[in-house]
Amino acid sequence: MASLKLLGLLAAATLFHTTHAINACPVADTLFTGTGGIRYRICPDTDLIGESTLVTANVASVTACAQLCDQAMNCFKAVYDTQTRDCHFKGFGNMNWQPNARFDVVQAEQVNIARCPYAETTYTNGGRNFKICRDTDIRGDNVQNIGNVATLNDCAQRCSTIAGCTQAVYDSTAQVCYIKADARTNTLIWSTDKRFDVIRQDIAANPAANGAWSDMIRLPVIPVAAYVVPEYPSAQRLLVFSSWGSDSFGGEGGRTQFADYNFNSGAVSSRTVSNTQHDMFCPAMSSLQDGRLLIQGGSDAAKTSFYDPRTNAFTSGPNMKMARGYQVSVTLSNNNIFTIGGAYSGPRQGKDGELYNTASNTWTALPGARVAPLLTTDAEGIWREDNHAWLFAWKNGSVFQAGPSKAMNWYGTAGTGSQTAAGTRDPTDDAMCGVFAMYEPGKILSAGGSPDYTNSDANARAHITTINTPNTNAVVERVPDMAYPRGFANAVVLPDGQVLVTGGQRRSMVFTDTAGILYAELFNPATKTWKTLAPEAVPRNYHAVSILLADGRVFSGGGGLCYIAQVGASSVNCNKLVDHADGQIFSPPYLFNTDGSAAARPTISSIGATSVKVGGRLTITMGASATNLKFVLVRIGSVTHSVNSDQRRIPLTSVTGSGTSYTATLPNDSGVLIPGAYYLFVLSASGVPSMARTVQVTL
Ligand SMILES: *[C@@H]1O[C@H](CO)[C@@H](O)[C@H](O)[C@H]1NC(C)=O
Ligand SMILES: *[C@@H]1O[C@H](CO)[C@@H](O)[C@H](O)[C@H]1NC(C)=O
Ligand SMILES: [Cu+2]
Repeated sequence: MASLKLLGLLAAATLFHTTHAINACPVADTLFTGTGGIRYRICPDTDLIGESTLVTANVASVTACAQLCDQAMNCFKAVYDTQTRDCHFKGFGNMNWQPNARFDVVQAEQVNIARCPYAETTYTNGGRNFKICRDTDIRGDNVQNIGNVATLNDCAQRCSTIAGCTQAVYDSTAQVCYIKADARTNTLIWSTDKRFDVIRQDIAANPAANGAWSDMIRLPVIPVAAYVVPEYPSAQRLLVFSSWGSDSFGGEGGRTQFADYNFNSGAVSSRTVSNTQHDMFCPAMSSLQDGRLLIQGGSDAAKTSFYDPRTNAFTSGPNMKMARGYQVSVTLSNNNIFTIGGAYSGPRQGKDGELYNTASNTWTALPGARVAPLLTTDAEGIWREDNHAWLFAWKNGSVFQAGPSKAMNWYGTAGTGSQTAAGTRDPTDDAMCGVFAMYEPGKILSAGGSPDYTNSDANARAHITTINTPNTNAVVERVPDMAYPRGFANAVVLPDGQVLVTGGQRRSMVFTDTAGILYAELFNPATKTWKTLAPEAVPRNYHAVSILLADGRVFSGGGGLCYIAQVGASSVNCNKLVDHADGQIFSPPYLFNTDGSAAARPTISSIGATSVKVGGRLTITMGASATNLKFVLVRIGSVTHSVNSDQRRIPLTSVTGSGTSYTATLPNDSGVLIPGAYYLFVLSASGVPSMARTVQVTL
């Protein structure tokens, strides 16, 4: 909030009757959504003791009272008297909230926004144009607080005369004009808040240079994990989930809250999955050749569940040999799954590897795939040290571990498993919850992370790690740092081979938005440079995800989730401002012409088959004749906790044909082209991607 410090002036000493004071609704509250999208929680049988600013008589119901409050410029709290039918608008001072059967309490929530929910007005002065969005606030640092500013217009005028003022907030109650700090170096978050009005410099967007973010997409759960459902001819659904609670977790819930978001139509639905008795919060995930996603462990730590895109149903898989949470798994060249680590849940030791055999539907312990060589050193100990390994399946059933530890390793999955050191990634620091992506075969970009899991300064360092023959040392190249240090960021490899990094914070701190990095960055492997792109609306830190969609855009969402000790308990005390049950979709610069219009995309009119063997041939027919097309497979991802071990980009280099007809010969090594569902993108000569067709790659 822009001005908490001022509230003390308004609070009267008589407000603080400490008996029976509550800070959460003791019974189930209900939600009322106002016309501008501001949400109000209605808590029955309670009262707010404190100054009333206006009393309206003969109001039919508490909902009608909430409606009046919503319509009033400066009402964000109200009390409805069920006996007299008076609706009391309350002031800005601290209130004493108490149980009282006679009254119902209405309280507005701040809601983070990416666009002004109202009609904006403009303000122009000295050649500078500003947009004014009333009833909203920008949280975050101010560089100047100017008192005795009589009107919103005066505040806009002040901002327009201050060099570097691009955003200001006006508090009409306290008559203060807040000049906001530089958004490029401070975390500024825009939200509804009826006490304030926001003044923003109108700067022409340049999506061809910076990309563009969509409006906020509200979801019924915090998207802590996500999977793009492989559907034919093209994927269009994002499946996301949290824990037993849509905005909360804690304990072994035996169920999981899901939402299904159709990124073509915008349709959203929610779903509770309880038939596998598996709380899938904080799991490992890997998708198989047939598109089934195996979700392993987490809060119900030994359990596994399959999601089958063909039936849209969940079924139980066999329990792992070892209960795990925060382990990482990969689908191997032989369509089995290797998993390792995960001391966060279950026993806090000995999380050596194990293998899921897809044909026999069984797990086997791999004691030779020792976890000890991949441990980080963490202030919280082993609980954190084997978490979120950067795993890549590779040739001949092997697995390469690129981080987050300083050391790198190869794991073998034959027999009882094996481990071979692969050299040093970074001699300086562990990089827990850094990001990693294979942007072309054997080439891994990694970046960010922090030495300790939480309460630890993030770094901005980036590396390209090159692998080829299993069990030989990897080659690590330090490349330029990101513009921002980032812990808990996410990375997505785009069809053109660039890697988009979103979110994260300067200092890793679980369950906070503190020092969140709103600006996306794009790594170009050809030039080995980073470019800063458009800022997202809210921080995406711990428990956030990003994932490539079939249209070449990127979904970025989630962050937060509130710890509640008891399964099923109310989340009413949780801080909704750091719990992000939402996402935004980023359109990378390649989707725009220089004038900001949508770039013309190549279209795939048909493909010869939806299922192709590793090393097989795929015919592709384009909608229009073109030259210098590029053909690319990107494995459809699954993501949680900054880990997307399913994604991988494979350019198709053996392509014949011209005009509209092409034949691609796929790579013949299933350790490079891991079996599974892929996006097939065709890129134009200028790098604009088609909509992807789904192609299943089989052994
Ligand atoms: C593949 O791995 C197996 C088991 O580790 C090993 O015996 C075999 O020599 C490897 N094959 C190649 C071609 O490297
Ligand atoms: C596999 O592909 C490589 C080129 O990527 C080629 O050199 C090799 O001969 C192929 N092997 C087989 C068995 O087709
Ligand atoms: Cu978690």
